[in-house]
Parts: sequence; structure tokens; C-alpha cells
Amino acid sequence: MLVNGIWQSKWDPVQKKDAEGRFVRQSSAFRDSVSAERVNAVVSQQKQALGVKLYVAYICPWATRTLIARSLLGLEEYIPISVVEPVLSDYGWKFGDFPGSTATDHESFEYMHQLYTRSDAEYTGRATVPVLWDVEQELILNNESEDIVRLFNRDLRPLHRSEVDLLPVTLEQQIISFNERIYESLNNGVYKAGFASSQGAYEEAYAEVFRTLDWLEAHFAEQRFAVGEQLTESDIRLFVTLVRFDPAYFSLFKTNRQRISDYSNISAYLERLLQISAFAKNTRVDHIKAGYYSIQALNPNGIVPAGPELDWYSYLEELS
Ligand SMILES: N[C@@H](CCC(=O)N[C@@H](CS)C(=O)NCC(=O)O)C(=O)O
Repeated sequence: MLVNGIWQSKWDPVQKKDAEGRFVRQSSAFRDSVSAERVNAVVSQQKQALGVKLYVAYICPWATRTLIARSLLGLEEYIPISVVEPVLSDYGWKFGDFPGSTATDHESFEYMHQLYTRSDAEYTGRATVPVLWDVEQELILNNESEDIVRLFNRDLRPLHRSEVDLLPVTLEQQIISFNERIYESLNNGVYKAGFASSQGAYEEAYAEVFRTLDWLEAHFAEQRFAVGEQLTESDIRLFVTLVRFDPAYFSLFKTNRQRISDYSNISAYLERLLQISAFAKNTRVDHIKAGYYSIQALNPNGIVPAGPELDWYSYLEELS
């Protein structure tokens, strides 16, 4: 991480913990949007490019939220991406040759932390992905996936090539409560189980994860989508955790009461989403497995499991 703009060689890849050994995620520092003037300049063809770029990691569920939103809304041509390698280096996320990542000769930075110090020479905090980067001003506009998905959906609406509305006003309250229901217990819950540093903190997180999955299994007996009768941001948020569960969390994070493939309704939901190209093409199981299993604190020898064989891998192969 960075302290007053200086990269620290001794840093803990496991973020923070509280006194009881519970995992605590850092809050995001940059919270701006793309200006309406810039969007209008592109709509009126005064300008060709929006002048922003999205920095992501395919391993990262939060970054993948933004990739799926970008694809679903038809914003790919306006928002180029740069992809870091799945394995965190001693200097944090870096660009390089891992298949599907952006090579260093296509990128003006070598490490993600350089974007943070370019934006704020005194930055203190972790150099996380995703980042929405202002190419013109060379600074970070936003590094919070929740904001990025919403600003893509709302502020970039004039550029959408799709009718999808990820946060329709009529469903907003339901979406927010669904998101809250799954965030601490599942999206972040799997991390709380995986990075717990006490048996009690692990068991507490494990119980919450499976309480939520049991609830979702019942939910998808009746519902096709997370909320209402259409795709929303809640589906994106749920998907990014479900799709990582069997290949990574089940064994690495010890959330091993059941796999997603043992839940028939949740599996059917996951497969429905994987038939939509925005979900399938932004799911890179090679990055997910290489990245999670490289976390030394949890897997000191770095051995990447060969399995599992999952039925839904065929949807990804069709696209590759
Ligand atoms: N609040 C952020 C969280 C992003 C986040 O935690 N990203 C992780 C990867 S999944 C990261 O970049 N970690 C690097 C680090 O902690 O140093 C968001 O949702 O955008």
C-alpha cells in the first residue's frame, strides 16, 4: 500500500482486521463522475473520445461489476480498458504478459499504485482496482465500483447502446435492500470467512454465507432475477460472487458446506446469466484461479487446484 505517496515494501495483502480477527475492507477515496459537458461533446460529435479509461482485474469481483455494466450498457466503444495481471506483485497490481492482461508496452504505467500517486502525490491507502481514469487530466475520477456502475448507468445514459436500466427508479428501494442483504453476508462475507484470523470470526462469516445462499435458493425457486422481472445492478453484484464461489471461495476461503453447483435454483440462475455475453465474456476463470490461489497467506505453496469441472465452463468456451 501507499503511505504519503510512498510504496511500502512491507504491507499486508489481507487488508485490515478488527480486534476479534474480522476482515475489514478499506473505503474508497476518489468519488467523481464524468462531466455532462464531456458526455454532451461526444454525443454532439464535437469530440470523438470520452477521455476516460477503466482499469480492472478479471480476478476482482468489484472490478468485474464495472466490466459487466460497461458491456451490458453498450459502452465498450467509449470506455477502453486496461487489465492488470491476476497475481498481486510485491508492488501491488501490475500490467504484464499473463494472457488477457494488458502488456506493459501498451500501458503508460507499470503498476496500479502509479495511477494513485499521479492523482495525489501524497496518497495514503491501498491501490485498488477498479479505477475510472481521466485520460485528459491524468487523475483518478473514481475508485469505487458501486459509483462506477451507477455513473455508467445514469451519467453516461446518452451514450448507451442498450435499453438496459440497471437501477430503475421503480425498483430502487428493492435493489438497495437486496444489495444490503447480500453485501456483508455474501459478497464481502466470503472474504470475511477466508481472511478471518480467529476461528470465531471464520465460523460467524461461514454461517452468514450459507444463511444467505439458502435464502437465495428459495428466492430463485420463484424469481428469475434478483429483483423484479428484469436485470438490474443486483444481478451483477450477486453474479460476481456466485461465479467465483466453486472455482475459488469454496476451497481457498473454506466456505465449504456446499458448492453453488449443489444448489439447483441458484445454479440455474447462474447459468441463465452466463448465457448473456456481458456476463460470460467478463468471466475469466484462468485469472480467478491464478489470482486467488496466489494469495500466499492462504496458500503458501501457490498450488492452483486442477478442478473443479463445472458444467457452466462450456458457456465460456463458446465465447473464447
Ligand atoms: N471498494 C472497492 C473495493 C475494491 C477492492 O477491494 N479491490 C481489490 C481487488 S478485488 C484490490 O484492488 N485490492 C488490492 C489491495 O487491497 O491492495 C470497490 O468496490 O471498488
